[in-house]
Amino acid sequence: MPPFTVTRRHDAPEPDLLGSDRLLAMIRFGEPATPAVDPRICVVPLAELGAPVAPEVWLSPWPVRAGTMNGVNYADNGEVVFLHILLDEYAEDALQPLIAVAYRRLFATARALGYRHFLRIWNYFPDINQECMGLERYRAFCAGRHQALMAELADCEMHLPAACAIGTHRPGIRLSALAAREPGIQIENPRQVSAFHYPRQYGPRSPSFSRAMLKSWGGQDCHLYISGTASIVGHASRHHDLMTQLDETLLNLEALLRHANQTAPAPLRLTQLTIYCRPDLDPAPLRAGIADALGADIALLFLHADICRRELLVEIEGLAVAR
Ligand code: 3EB
Repeated sequence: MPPFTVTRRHDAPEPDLLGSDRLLAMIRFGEPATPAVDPRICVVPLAELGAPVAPEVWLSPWPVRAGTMNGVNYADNGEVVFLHILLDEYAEDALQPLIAVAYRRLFATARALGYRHFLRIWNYFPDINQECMGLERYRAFCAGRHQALMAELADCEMHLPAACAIGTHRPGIRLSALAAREPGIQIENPRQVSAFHYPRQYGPRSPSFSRAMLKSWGGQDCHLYISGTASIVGHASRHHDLMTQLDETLLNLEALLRHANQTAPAPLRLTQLTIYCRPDLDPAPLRAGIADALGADIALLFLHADICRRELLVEIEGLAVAR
């Protein structure tokens, strides 16, 4: 049985969800009026394109324990832990060491709770494309993450979690993560050079993430956590306009899914996608393009965000499920 299900279409009122010991995570988008106090509530400070939707809710079949350790919020149920941390960025030229420390706090907390295997990490921080001391902040972030992962992981390149790194317009570094007791299987995309093998032109330390992480939950149940995917073929960005980048991104998603299906115990079906989009626009054409390519019964969430390469306008992450 999967240790949690993800839904964006829940009927239960939020106080009922928060009162339930089956709530593993509630992810709120935009800028909530009141700061979160429950460690299961995680805020992603990105505005939605189009009409706002409900928060994303992760429900556990078993009771959840939640708390805070090392400044890291956690919620776990014996199989998985959801973690998140918010760091004040007190100096904008200190991103690399701050990221390294934040990662090590995430690792230490998960390890103390018995979860050694990171499946997925979400990275949100401001001014992602801004240069600071001659280095783009995304590249400084990559250096800090690389440093922490090298220190933590044996055989690092074979156990890299899926990830996304997204630019916000709000102060603070926000990292969230999912870790498990048992490892997943790293999946790469046959249309793309693995990010951890990108050439030096993309920064002094290559981005340490896998294209997707496949995690079996016993029997035919499994999850595929799909990293942020963009209009990149090989290692090069492709196309200048949004809709053409979207089409290339969808080809990448299809190739990744096809490739993962060679390893999955049962056919994987996309259940939700998050679309990070640079221009603040009506998402209707994007919605139609995605439905054409992938089918109409996928929950879509459109967020206004910056992407880690200046020329990229859109990036899509998601979850696929087999059972
Ligand atoms: C790319 O494929 C586009 O640095 O964690 C996508 C997903 C991207 C994750 C990361 C970056 C990251 O290189 C950007």
